[in-house]
Amino acid sequence: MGLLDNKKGIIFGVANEKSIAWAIAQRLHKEGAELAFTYAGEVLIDRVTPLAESIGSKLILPCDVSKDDEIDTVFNKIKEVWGGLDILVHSVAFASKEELKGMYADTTREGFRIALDVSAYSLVALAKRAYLLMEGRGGSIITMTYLGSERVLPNYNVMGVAKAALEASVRYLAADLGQKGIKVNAISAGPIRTLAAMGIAGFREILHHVEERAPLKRNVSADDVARTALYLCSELSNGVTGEIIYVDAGYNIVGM
Ligand code: NAD
Ligand code: 0WE
Repeated sequence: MGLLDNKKGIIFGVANEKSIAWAIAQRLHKEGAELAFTYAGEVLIDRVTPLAESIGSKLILPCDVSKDDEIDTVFNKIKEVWGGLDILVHSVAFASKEELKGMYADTTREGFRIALDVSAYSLVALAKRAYLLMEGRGGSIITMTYLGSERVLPNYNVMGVAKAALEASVRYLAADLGQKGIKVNAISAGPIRTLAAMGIAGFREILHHVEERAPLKRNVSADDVARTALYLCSELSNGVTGEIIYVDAGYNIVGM
């Protein structure tokens, strides 16, 4: 008996075994969920396929979330094979590397457009297709955010503004989809060494800073995040929607 027996879920955002989405997928699978995976572009197919197959997934589909036609193909396939959907995990973000350094004041129009499109609008693009498959069976949509949405963190820049839009979208989507019995929530994770964190100047210092100041005096792991994801995707969180839940060892509550 698992918390997610007979549930069907789709995971967006696995790039490799360090991805937060992969930690979430493993937790959901352990509790009985059957999962589909998408990957962003052909270069990732060889990374994602063995991971997905290792937990028995047969649906492994290409999807660049900035392309409506690719998203449509994914949801058509889910409808054809499963006839419905219970869980959607959105764990996708992108901004041009140029935008993640220097001053936010120097953000370009194109850099802003791409960051907001891939990192924030994509949740709406997925939710608007997912709810049609979730109607009549409840459902849970989760996304990943970061403290840079509400505080100024050096170099996070346009990603912070994209995460603010993402978090506001969580609330608007929760209000819309609540009447269909679908919950929409976000997890605000502390810094974790993943592909998305690689090459970020000063990431080591960020990890060190959090470890010293967070109430739990440590950093969080992708599995710490995945445990909260499991709660949000299961009936344990039945009364919870529109929330931003911090999995950050308590870092966000600390003043001095
Ligand atoms: P990751 O690099 O493993 O995951 C990011 C994913 O986004 C990758 O799988 C990548 O393929 C995907 N992606 C990028 N552009 C895409 C596109 N156009 N279409 C489809 N997919 C696309 O890194 P991660 O740390 O696991 O990041 C997952 C989420 O967690 C992101 O939303 C990130 O902002 C968030 N987050 C990360 C941290 C951290 O410190 N690592 C902290 C808080 C929140
Ligand atoms: O959301 C993120 C990172 C998302 C991200 C990462 C990259 C790196 C490679 C988005 N786009 C790109 N584009 C690339 O070309 N995090 C929460 C991790 C992160 O990123 C930072 C951080 C932290 C923490 C960037 C600057 C400062 C801190």
